[in-house]
Amino acid sequence: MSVLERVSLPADLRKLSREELKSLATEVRERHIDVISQVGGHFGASLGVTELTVALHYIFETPRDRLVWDTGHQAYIHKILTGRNERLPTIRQHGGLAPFLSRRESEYDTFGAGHAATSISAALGMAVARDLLGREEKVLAIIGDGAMGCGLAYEALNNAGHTDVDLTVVLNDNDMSIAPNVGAMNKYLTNMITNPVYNRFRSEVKAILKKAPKNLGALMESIAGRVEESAKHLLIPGMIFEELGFRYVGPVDGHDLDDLLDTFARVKDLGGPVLVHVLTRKGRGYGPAEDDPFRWHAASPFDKISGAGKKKSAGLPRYQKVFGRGVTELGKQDPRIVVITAGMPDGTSSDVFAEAFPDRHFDVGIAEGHATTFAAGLATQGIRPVVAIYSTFLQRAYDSIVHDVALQDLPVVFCMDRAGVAGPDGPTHHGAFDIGYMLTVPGMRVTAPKDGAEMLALLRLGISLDDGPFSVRWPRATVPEAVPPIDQIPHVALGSWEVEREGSDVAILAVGTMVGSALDAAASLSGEGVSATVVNCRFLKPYDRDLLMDVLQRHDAVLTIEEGASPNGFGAFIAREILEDPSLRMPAAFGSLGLPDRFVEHGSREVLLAEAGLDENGIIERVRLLLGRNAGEPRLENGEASARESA
Ligand SMILES: Cc1ncc(C[n+]2csc(CCOP(=O)(O)OP(=O)(O)O)c2C)c(N)n1
Repeated sequence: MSVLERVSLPADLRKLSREELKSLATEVRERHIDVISQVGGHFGASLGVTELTVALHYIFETPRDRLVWDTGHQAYIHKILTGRNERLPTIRQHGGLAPFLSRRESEYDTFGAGHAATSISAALGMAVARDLLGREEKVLAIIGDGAMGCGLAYEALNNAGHTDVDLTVVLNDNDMSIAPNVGAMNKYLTNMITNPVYNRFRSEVKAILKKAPKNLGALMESIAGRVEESAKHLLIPGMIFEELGFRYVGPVDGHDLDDLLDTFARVKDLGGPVLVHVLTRKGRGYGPAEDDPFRWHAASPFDKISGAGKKKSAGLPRYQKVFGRGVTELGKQDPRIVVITAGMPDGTSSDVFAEAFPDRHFDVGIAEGHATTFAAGLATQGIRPVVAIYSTFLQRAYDSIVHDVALQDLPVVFCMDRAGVAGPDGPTHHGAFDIGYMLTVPGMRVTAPKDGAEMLALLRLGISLDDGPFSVRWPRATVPEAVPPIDQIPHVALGSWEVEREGSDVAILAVGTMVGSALDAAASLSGEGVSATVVNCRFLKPYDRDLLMDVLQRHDAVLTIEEGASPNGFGAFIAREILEDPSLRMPAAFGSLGLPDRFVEHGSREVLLAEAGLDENGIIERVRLLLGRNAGEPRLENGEASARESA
């Protein structure tokens, strides 16, 4: 029986000897590689924290003691060791294990995550609550060096460091974010651990300790610890964490289980705010991932032996790639254009622009608010910033969008990738809210293209405007058809809609990805005698008032469709316009389709869209409902629609 077979929960792990713990680390790492090579998922980060995860669950009494993992993409080993090994092959699939941490899934997941840098704040909250409630458990935040670059992490350190609250922050330093890490903090950490004088000193202290007689070990260790502490102050410039009020411990070799166990056993009783600096290697234990941790941050199913991907790449490119190439073309024509990303040069494909114009590309780290205000500053000087951030992460920057960009009419172009249903990454990553949050910003142009060519046309238009902000959203999907070179793409006029199909029974006002689905639905509906107009509402704001007026004149039933939260989305916006404006004719029946007023779980994009009724079948059903028809009923004559679903 393998050691892993004997470990279902951390309590089992705590019965093991040190040698068995080492075998467990090897086995659990193998298990992770086995499963993810078959089903795909976040990969390299979990390999890097294997020993760390084993050590933490061994030394601390989880779940009583609380481990707060940051972001959660590195928590697969934690999931395996906390009762979820059998279900690991279901991870990220509909109905399967959550992609990140989830309080609903396990009592060992103390805080739900997915977005970076929430762990220290949340752990501080738990530690303060513990003290208020008179309890004694330990609380630890485990945060990567990439996430440590976020403003939120500093706000939490700043808050915790001036208290004496018993809180441990474990800094998992692998010198990587998804992409190579950036920023001054990263440089600081790298300098600290590569300082040759300090390193020589540390090895010498360790060597002396090893030679000391056994019965003197504890005393020597404590003296050496103190000498080392003092030496750090002399040898390491800054000691930033100590100056922020944390006791600094480390750096510790994150793959030396003995070292980790000894360190955490000591740290457990230190009290006060402590930061343990652990050095790990992303992808540790799987050669290809160690060699190229950037590529192996997340993996599609792959051949375990060769590392080669199993999925063949589809013919048409993803929206993000079309953006990367398109913005680079535009960059050649307009030297004012710069591109900003917040730690996601690959995910947004802004790296294509970076290659062509390294001086005009800025990866600011995982700092969406800063990215936005930085763009605002650039825009004040006549630079034309294009901010490429996923819809879900841009939520972090909402105040910067409102206060720094829109309020000052600054021409910043927001490019929101992963807008709509993001698929297996689940509720933390779906771009459900950007339509709502952008529509409410005065002066913001809100747009969504139906395909890749239109995306570039909108981007080009946005960059050409110099009187305020502009936003474009696109999905995590391939473009529906090939995209011509940008010079061959027709221009679109600001605020213009486009009639894609003329009909008379119902008008479908479709946004972005939903234009194609609406056209499919309209084609099927014509087979049952329903004649549908389909309008491509590529401008949500400002919208095409003339065309809306015309559509309302000619249709008694109107349906809006968008891949975004419906409570305050495009449908709600248009309904309000119609209600408010007496010159717009109120249709007899009005419906709006969008994402429901609940968090959408994880699963494939197709399944989740179908569940929300945002596919051909869902649209057909909704149109039938709107027209008061059952499937297969004969064609309606003009005017018959009036007794249907009310607005
Ligand atoms: C607010 C936010 N922006 C961007 C991301 C995307 N993201 C996920 S993991 C990651 C890198 C995190 O780096 P680090 O904390 O060092 O962890 P590592 O993967 O290196 O272990 C990024 C940028 C995110 N999860 N949250």
